[in-house]
Amino acid sequence: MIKKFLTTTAAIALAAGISMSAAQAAAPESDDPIIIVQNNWTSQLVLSTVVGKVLQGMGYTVEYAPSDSQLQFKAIADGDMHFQVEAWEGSMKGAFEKAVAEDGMVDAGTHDAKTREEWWVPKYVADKCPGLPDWKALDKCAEIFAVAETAPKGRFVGPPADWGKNYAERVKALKMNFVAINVGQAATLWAELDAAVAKKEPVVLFNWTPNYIEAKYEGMFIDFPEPEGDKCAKDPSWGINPDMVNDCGAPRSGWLKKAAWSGLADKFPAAWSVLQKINFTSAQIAGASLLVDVDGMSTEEAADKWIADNGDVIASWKKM
Ligand code: TMO
Repeated sequence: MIKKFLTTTAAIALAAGISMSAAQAAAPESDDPIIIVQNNWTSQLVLSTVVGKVLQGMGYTVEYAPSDSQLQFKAIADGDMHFQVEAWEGSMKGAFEKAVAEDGMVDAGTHDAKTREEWWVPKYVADKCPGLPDWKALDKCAEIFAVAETAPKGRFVGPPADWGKNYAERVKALKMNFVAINVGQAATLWAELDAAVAKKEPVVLFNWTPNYIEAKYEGMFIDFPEPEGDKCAKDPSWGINPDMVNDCGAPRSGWLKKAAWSGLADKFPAAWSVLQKINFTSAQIAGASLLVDVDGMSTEEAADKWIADNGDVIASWKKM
């Protein structure tokens, strides 16, 4: 007890006359590492590092583990990794909900940010393809998006395969004149976009919001048929194709959640309290990605800057 009480954080807080709640003064409750999951897009990398630094500041030992956006939830349920701060409905709903229902993973709460992950075009494309953002209008213009590999069909520049979006199946279910070609990593999406914008060439690619793109380029998401709960993903008879699932888009106003190991609350109570309070807004997420993807900072630098700029937000996470 005495040893724990004299952690640096507690000692500094006492010296500064800051009162700490009992639970926080007792952190870290264990010297075992808290393992924070990292995924492969910028805001997640920056914000998981922010949270790791905050927990380190409370005295915890923190480790980071990279994981696949679909497989991570089973690993979290099993306690091999402890939490993930950005689970997106459009790409992860199925794997997230399965891990909660079948494996005992904990839904650690929903952020205020509303999300969308969908086909997206820069604004100038709308002049070359009348009727956007309707997906049928896009499909009529498919040929302007053709590349050698896909001609005469259009190319959809799809996300890395682990983001769980089966666009080949959507294209088939909606009988579209497109071929989905997945990139290997997010940076390739932005390289394709920058190159197309520079030449004002037609391009349609996977994008999401909140993201830094909205601060850099004007554009729009393509409106596909809206899903209704799980029906589009699970019931072939639902939707405009009676024989196939996936004949719809992603939700236009999706959730963003935190995922946690069920043992976190008992083993690291103060960290669990922080995780529950974390509540990202769209501006906070877009801002995190902007620091790296536009300003060119490293993940570490961006996390430090985000922490420096969001002192009030972080203080609210630590309130018991
Ligand atoms: C999961 N993501 C935010 C990249 O669409």
